[in-house]
Amino acid sequence: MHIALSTVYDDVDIATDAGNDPVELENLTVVDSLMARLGEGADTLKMTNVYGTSGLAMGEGGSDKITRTGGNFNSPFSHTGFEWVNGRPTWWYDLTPATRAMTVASR
Ligand SMILES: [Ca+2]
Ligand SMILES: [Ca+2]
Repeated sequence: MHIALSTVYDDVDIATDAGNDPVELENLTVVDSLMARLGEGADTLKMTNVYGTSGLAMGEGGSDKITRTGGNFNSPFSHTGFEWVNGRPTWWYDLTPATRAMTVASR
């Protein structure tokens, strides 16, 4: 699924269900709320310059990846159930900066 260069004056509700689904949202403005439910499977959600009032993405089952570049939401965009965020595994974000430096140094 690929949505590009759109302005939606309502909610955007994406539900991809089972299967490995690549979802790409590009230069999209959602006046109300953006909701993405990716279902079972290893899904990828790529958001580039996506603007909205509120947003929630759920990776659900499987090993899911989310990447966000640019864009903004009036209330914080939240995501849950993604094992990779912006190219890093989620455990990376649990580390303290000092531990991150050690992890990088040991590679
Ligand atoms: Ca899926
Ligand atoms: Ca999934």
